[in-house]
Amino acid sequence: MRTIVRSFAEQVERRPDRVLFELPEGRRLTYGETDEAVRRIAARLVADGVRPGDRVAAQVEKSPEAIALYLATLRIGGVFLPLNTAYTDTEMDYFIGDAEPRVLVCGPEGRHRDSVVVETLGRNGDGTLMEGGELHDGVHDAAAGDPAAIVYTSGTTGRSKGAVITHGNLASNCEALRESWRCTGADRLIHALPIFHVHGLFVAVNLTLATGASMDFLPAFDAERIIDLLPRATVLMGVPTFYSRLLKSDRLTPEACSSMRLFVSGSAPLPASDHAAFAARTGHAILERYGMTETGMITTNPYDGPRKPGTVGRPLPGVEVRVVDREHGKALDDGEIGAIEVRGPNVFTGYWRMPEKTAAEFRDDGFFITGDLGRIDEDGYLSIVGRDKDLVISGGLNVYPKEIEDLIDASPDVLESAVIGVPHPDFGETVVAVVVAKPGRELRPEDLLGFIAGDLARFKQPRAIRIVPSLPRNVMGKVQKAELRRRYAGLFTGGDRA
Ligand code: MLC
Ligand code: AMP
Repeated sequence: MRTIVRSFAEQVERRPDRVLFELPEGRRLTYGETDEAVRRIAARLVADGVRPGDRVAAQVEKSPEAIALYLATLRIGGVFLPLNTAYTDTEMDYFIGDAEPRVLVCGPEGRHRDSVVVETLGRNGDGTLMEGGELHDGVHDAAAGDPAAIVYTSGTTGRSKGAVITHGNLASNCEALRESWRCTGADRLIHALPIFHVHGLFVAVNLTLATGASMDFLPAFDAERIIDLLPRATVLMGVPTFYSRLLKSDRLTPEACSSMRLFVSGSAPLPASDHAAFAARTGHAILERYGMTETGMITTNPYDGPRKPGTVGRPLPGVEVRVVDREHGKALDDGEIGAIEVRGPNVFTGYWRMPEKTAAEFRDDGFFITGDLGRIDEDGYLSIVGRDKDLVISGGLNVYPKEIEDLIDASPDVLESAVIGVPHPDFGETVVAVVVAKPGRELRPEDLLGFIAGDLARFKQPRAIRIVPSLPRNVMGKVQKAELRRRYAGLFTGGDRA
């Protein structure tokens, strides 16, 4: 198996002077220079005591050196743990306690933590991580089943789970995407995604490194800057919010997109109306694909052939997808709605130190239960029609209601709460908390937000809090979230009925 590290090494040898990263301020790094940064960091990590199987956690700003850190970790057999820069100290304490990394790389302000070696890395490649003149030689001989990364995804029980992703998962998914999307060394990708999730890291970066392509590496999404870069780029990958925001600019024209060959959308549903509007404005049919942290990419609309709006296309090469009856796992006929299950070399090995949770999400025949609901049409295209899991996806970021409900319910003034997702014009969906006060207690939304804010990354915080006398329940006593979602559906899109 050709690991991502090996594929990158081949490109370094083949085209050392090719630019890999180009940053908005003009800084550039070639494949050769990136390789040197990788080897420098690898030497530093080894000196810090990282051995094969050890975790290296990173909560750092987006930079070429942050990618070099990822590659360096894999190169020495370490396990990379990317963490959202928005996480609070409370959230970080959990991840570090659970994953027990040998090294934590954080921003230049880095602070001491017990039992972890702390290194720093700033957005300009500054910090202790880059100190030291040694360059590491050799590459750890990773097997396909060896862990390469642990990526945390929040859980429906409120506790985040670390998905253990192997070298084989990364390599096979990269190869399947390269083939499906016709990626080559001639590509120039506009990279505006965060690098702590599978979309920005494993899809966008791995594909670039493995094919010898170049990236415009932007610190964050910026519609006008992306439109400036489009005329010399070939590929853009984004979440649906990227496309709805790009459509707001008059500068998005067919001329601006004349060198582009591919616009990819994923991580959340792309409204068919945005697909149509984008095609009308640019002449490009956005290619929508479907993936998950646990599985990498699963399906894609075709490169050649019809891209059907509202569908996520067909399984990638080597990946099996089925839609089954939720209760018994029995395969359903085309057109019927059921649970989406996946099997293939892309599927992770399990959740870090959670064997029961892992077992509960796999069928005996090896299929992974995604928690998404879908249907397959007569041409084999999958549509995602809903979720079997209580999850909100805001701007492509997952938020699990249970985690927020637990924090809200810890307030001495709160009797109970229900957190839901409602339609939002920019983020697709956003978080709303519906809360019942304890009898005799006065509850103000702003105080409640203040109560939870310190423990919760900003993107997970409710954008509206509604205090109500009681929550709707069914005969079994279960809170009817569907009823709440209906009630508050127009909160951000007009027509608030509540
Ligand atoms: C930022 N904020 C968000 C948010 N992103 N709030 C809710 N949801 C989000 N996604 C907060 C900011 O902290 C800020 O708070 C306020 O919202 C406005 O921020 P902004 O400047 O408008 O946001 P911006 O920085 O432009 O970010 C929006 C975004 C970004 C959509 C561009 O969130 C993004 O890049 N999302 C992509 C996430 C991603 O990569 N997902 C892939 C997961 S992998 P305040 O209070 O300061 O105003 C996966 C598998 C797969 O799902 O299939 O790919
Ligand atoms: P994550 O756990 O962050 O990897 O998010 C994975 C989830 O994102 C999936 O289980 C889906 O619910 C959702 N998702 C990813 N891509 C799409 C898509 N193209 N359309 C709809 N939902 C998607």
